Amino acid sequence: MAPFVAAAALGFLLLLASPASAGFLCFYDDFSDGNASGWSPLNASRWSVDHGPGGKDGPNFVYRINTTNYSNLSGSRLGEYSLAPGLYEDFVLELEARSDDNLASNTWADYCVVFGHQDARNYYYIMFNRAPAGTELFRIVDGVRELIADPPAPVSIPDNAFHSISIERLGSQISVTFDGQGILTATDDTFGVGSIGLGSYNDAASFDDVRIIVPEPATLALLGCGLLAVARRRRRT
Ligand SMILES: [Ca+2]
Ligand SMILES: [Ca+2]
Ligand SMILES: [Ca+2]
Repeated sequence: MAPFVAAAALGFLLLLASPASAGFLCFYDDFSDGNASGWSPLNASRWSVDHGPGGKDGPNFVYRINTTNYSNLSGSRLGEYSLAPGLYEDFVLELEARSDDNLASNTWADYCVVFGHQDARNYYYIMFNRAPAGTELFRIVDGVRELIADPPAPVSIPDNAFHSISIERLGSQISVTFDGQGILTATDDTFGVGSIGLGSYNDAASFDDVRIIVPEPATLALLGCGLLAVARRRRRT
């Protein structure tokens, strides 16, 4: 669900107590309301909110790419992603991600996280891949992929379980963790304020417990989060 929207409408904002994630919780969705309202998928037919492939998640709802049968887009852009509501500059993004591909037969199974998204031809993405060589941070500039950074130590999707990802951006500093371990840091300021999303290059994957935290009230006031950004977009259209 998107309790943020309701909370913001009532003027509530959560100040998180955790020092590791200090800031304002701008957006949270655990999909427990059984929908992905507010999200903007490239191809809605490839996305489901349900109990996982074959119902493997029991009562829990996840948001997932329900097919592996699609290709990346030209320029090594992601074949599929869905953007969360809101626009974000500095942020901490936390989520759970799981490959739903057969990792034995698809040795390049992946899931990806998008940020700084300006449009379909300009954005950052980090790919987590079954193949260690595929886990990398990229930017798409004018529709063409450029490598920003490789993890110093190999990172591979280990299994078909959910794993915790965090991505922090503060100014031009980008840092990424996988299961709580720092795996990559980079400096890049190609894209500033933009959208955040979940996706994959060409595979099936599930996502859950997405939270976006912004570090400073100043950012909040300038950009708004969630509802405010959506309102800004609506005024422009
Ligand atoms: Ca859930
Ligand atoms: Ca595939
Ligand atoms: Ca792949």
